[in-house]
Amino acid sequence: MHIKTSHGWELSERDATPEPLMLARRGLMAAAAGTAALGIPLVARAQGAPRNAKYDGGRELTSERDATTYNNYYEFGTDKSISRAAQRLPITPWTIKFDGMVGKPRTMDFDDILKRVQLEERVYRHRCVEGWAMTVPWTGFPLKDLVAIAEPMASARYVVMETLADPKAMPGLRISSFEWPYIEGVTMAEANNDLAFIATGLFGKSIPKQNGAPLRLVLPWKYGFKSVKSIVKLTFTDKKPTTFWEGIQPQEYGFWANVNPEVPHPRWSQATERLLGNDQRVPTRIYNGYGEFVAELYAGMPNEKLFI
Ligand SMILES: Nc1nc2c(c(=O)[nH]1)N[C@H]1C(S)=C(S)[C@@H](COP(=O)(O)O)O[C@H]1N2
Ligand SMILES: [Mo]
Repeated sequence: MHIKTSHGWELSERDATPEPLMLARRGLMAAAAGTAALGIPLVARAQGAPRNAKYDGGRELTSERDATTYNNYYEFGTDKSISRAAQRLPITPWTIKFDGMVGKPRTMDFDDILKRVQLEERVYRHRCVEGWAMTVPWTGFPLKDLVAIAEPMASARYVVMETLADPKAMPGLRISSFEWPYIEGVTMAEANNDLAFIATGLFGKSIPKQNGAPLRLVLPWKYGFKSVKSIVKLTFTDKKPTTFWEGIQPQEYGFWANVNPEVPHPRWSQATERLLGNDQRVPTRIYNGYGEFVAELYAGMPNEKLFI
């Protein structure tokens, strides 16, 4: 860790880490990746699936090595090099609980959920609030299909998703200034938008633990912190939740967190982003370039902080 605060990405990565340290760290990561088969999970739950051509990454793919060795997963540590530590995540068996405003609260085996969905591959851009970005092929299924399995009541307005919190496997849970477990939430309209995706695979393999095995959310039009990893529970509610980072720094990390180059983070610009791998800086686009699919979700919400 080369950052001073206990809350790592209170700082943008450029502000947080002097460039020479950054380069040194990248070199170390490359060396580490060369000596171990990181990112190759043992459980073959998500094989390759047909690619959905509707969503075009529009950029060169990030390398599998970069996407699986440069991660945010605070349960395993606050820096980007948690891919080894995350191998302690226990993923077999894995169950998902549906509770709150559902017809019948219940817990289902992840494997039984997989039997009820159709897997596909989508190439999505990912934009972290810190200012880095990647473009990767996820395997999975639309979030709306998981919502349908849960059978929420018509009166539910939000779905809250929760990450496993296992103190034996996750040293980050000892950081008591965070309120574990990590939770995130979206409105029912957002959850039922086709772009909202549950990933069970990455680069045609089961999703690596450091990327959120065995299933994680992917919301490509929002800052990356919304895309909660290793989901164990979906809670349906009519009250807007206080999400993990919103609870820590509400002025800096809000509920909506839609990507917008013109709305700076209170302490850094969001105008450009750094591509993992080649370190090129490219312009950031509103809704991370997905406005044609999602902008209508936010029509008529003039008083909401949609872009923080
Ligand atoms: N449970 C949990 N989910 C999380 C995080 C985390 O720390 N814990 N980090 C988020 C952030 S800030 C980002 S950018 C993405 C990173 O996903 P990746 O490591 O697969 O690139 O995961 C998100 N989901
Ligand atoms: Mo992020």
